[in-house]
Amino acid sequence: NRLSSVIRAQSAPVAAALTQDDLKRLAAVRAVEQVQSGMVLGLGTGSTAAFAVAEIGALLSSGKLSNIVGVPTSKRTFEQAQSLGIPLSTLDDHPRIDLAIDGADEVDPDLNLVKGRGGALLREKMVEAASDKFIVVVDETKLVTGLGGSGLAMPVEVVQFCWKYNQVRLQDLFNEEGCEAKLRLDENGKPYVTDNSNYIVDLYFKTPIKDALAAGKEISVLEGVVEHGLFLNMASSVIIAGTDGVSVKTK
Ligand code: ABF
Repeated sequence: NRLSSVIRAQSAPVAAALTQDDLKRLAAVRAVEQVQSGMVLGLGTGSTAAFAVAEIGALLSSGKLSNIVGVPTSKRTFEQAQSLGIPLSTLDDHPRIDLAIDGADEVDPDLNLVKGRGGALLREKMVEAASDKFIVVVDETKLVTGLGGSGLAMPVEVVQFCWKYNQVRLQDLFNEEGCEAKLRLDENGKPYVTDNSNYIVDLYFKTPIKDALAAGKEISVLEGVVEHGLFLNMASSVIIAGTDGVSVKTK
């Protein structure tokens, strides 16, 4: 099948023919090898995590896995997992999760992450914080030398009532770092609304965040901030798929 040809291609000289989706799938499938029957699983969000959810669904249907319960990190993932027949539950019913598998937007050399460009950061952080083990699955384009260094968004989820207050405060906090704080808009130009009915203020840094731990704390204490996309010291391991193969980094 397509996946076995992809895996074979890894060791072949024509590995450059792999697409980014092939790489995402490779990382996801490698992570799912850690899933055992009877586990409670945190199901991530995003295109890479979706490959992991699809693989879990396939293993359940073929009988290679059984007695799995999934806790989805978004409505999108809930729908995908439900359509695949994966038994689902909530964090309230399963406040302790065995293993979570999810993607990321940026991964630094210490396995700290930026997450949430897909808008699901709050439930992702809750589910992954509740997990004994959290495996991150990425293709090699997600690797950065410092968080915020990709020039793409670092999201902050805020309550709707005070989004402007938070935008101004966030802008003030990181102004000297050349950061721009912008309200996220949806495809219709309206404020993007999260699964939790909040807004997102995206922070665009021009250079990597100097002290991500301090930045996370400064963001968290702002009134009306619900959560931010810095996932620090949370990943147990990161599976990285590149054109020259799959590698695993563990803390
Ligand atoms: C989730 O999906 C997020 O935290 C991150 O924003 C995004 C990554 O998406 P993709 O795998 O599609 O690049 O994991």
